[in-house]
Amino acid sequence: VPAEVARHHEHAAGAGQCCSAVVQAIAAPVDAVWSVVRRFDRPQAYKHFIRSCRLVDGDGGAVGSVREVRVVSGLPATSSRERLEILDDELRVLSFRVVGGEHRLSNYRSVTTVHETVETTAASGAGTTTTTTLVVESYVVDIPHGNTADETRMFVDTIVRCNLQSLARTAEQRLSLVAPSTLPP
Ligand code: A8S
Repeated sequence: VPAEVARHHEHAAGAGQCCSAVVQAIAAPVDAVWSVVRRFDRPQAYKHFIRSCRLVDGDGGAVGSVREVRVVSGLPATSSRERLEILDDELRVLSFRVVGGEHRLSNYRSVTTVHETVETTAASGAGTTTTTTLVVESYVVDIPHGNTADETRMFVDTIVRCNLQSLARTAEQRLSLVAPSTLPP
């Protein structure tokens, strides 16, 4: 991971805050994964806790855009207002910050980076290389009153892990839908 990308995952957690990170390997090319992650206006494409999303400021492609997401029932939340902080197509970095809504995760900020990994497998003696993808998502958040840092990390890690597993399924499925047409008849 290049230093300029790794730097984005260094969070300064103040008193009463906690931070953590989740890593997910995905068997799809880096561009297929990034094309899903970069859509700040369509988080529901892979975040299944999100029922709907609408932009309340900006076009979703520029820093400062704000989205309002509605959350599925069964969670201690109904909605969240989130501001796009970083969208870097060169380095494949997306970051947003929670700026409002009805939930318990005050001052949540996350950074998602998408990386190409080259795997060498010894298939029948010959070394075959395949490129797969690694996604790293880190966050910092205020520890809600009445909860511990461990409880907060457990809750948020679970949501982020679900999102990234669903991202993997989404990108891998897109790949299998696209691949046949690229093969010769
Ligand atoms: C994301 C990450 C998180 C989203 C959390 C952690 C949230 O949308 C949900 C439940 C909550 O209690 C808080 O990348 C909030 O979306 C699913 C509404 C912010």
